[in-house]
Amino acid sequence: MAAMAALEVVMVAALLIAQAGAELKRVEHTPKTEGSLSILAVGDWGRRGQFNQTLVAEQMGVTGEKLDSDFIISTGDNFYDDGIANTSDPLFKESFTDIYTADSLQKPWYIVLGNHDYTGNALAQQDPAILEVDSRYNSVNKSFIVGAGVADFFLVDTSPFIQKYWNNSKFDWREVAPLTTYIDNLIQDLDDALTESTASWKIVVGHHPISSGCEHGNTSELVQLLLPVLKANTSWHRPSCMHKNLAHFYHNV
Ligand SMILES: *[C@@H]1O[C@H](CO)[C@@H](O)[C@H](O)[C@H]1NC(C)=O
Ligand SMILES: *[C@@H]1O[C@H](CO)[C@@H](O)[C@H](O)[C@H]1NC(C)=O
Ligand SMILES: *[C@@H]1O[C@H](CO)[C@@H](O)[C@H](O)[C@H]1NC(C)=O
Ligand SMILES: *[C@@H]1O[C@H](CO)[C@@H](O)[C@H](O)[C@H]1NC(C)=O
Ligand SMILES: CC(=O)N[C@H]1CO[C@H](CO)[C@@H](O)[C@@H]1O
Ligand SMILES: CC(=O)N[C@H]1CO[C@H](CO)[C@@H](O)[C@@H]1O
Repeated sequence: MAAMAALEVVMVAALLIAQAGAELKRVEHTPKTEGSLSILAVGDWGRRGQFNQTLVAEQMGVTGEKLDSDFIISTGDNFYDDGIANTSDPLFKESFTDIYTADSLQKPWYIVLGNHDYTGNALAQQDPAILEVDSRYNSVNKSFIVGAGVADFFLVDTSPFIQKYWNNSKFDWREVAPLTTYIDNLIQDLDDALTESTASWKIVVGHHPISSGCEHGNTSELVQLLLPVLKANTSWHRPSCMHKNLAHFYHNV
């Protein structure tokens, strides 16, 4: 009896920790000694070098060299059309490792998923086994923070917000469903993280834009749910035209 009671106490304690301990995972990227930071960002890469992927990769290599860039961010739709099937899917090497070969791109890549990644095996990109295939590929969690001295980068998983994806059977919602709970928790975690961050620059990155003058237009779910969290903490700068990817810049005011 005593043993069972003790077990119950442990289980209750574990439950409390699980509820209170929901916070975004944070990785630290040591900035250069003088504290400056240069980054490259890319998204909707193309595939197997096609759709000008190789040309863009070459120019990224040249620019990365000039800027002495610290790391690269990918804003998602990494693998067309349907993500990767597993960590040994040849598409991973063909569309990433074999393409981004320049010396200046041999840095950590911090990665979020786009909707195309979700119609494959959406867990494979966060599987630590992917690091054995290519050690640059840091898709640490679906949402996570990169601390880099002067700036904190908040990588946010935006696909679950978009309602037209919810009942689409191609989407891999494992570890995400139920979607409304996932979104509530994510917004709370992001709110907490933005509040706690003491970095001079807070940069929020996700696949879908909050507002855009381009073909896909504004994303109403993000206007409704994500924008208030960002506005509460920061002054926000809205890019006038983005295809799909969101990289909004917030200065800590
Ligand atoms: C990923 O993030 C979610 C939500 O923040 C969290 O529940 C989960 O434990 C994290 N996974 C890892 C491997 O850190
Ligand atoms: C991984 O995915 C590829 C591409 O779909 C497939 O050919 C291969 O058999 C899969 N490997 C494993 C171990 O499931
Ligand atoms: C998805 O399907 C469920 C159950 O069939 C329905 O209640 C819900 O309204 C649908 N959601 C959307 C966004 O279509
Ligand atoms: C998109 O958002 C911008 C900025 O909030 C707004 O000015 C514009 O009217 C919106 N466009 C549409 C089509 O709702
Ligand atoms: C040089 C090159 O490969 N250009 C291609 C860029 O992508 C467009 C659209 O896929 C192609 O039409 C071009 O040939
Ligand atoms: C630093 C800062 O202004 N933090 C605020 C972020 O927004 C939440 C509400 O959403 C406030 O509680 C914080 O004070």
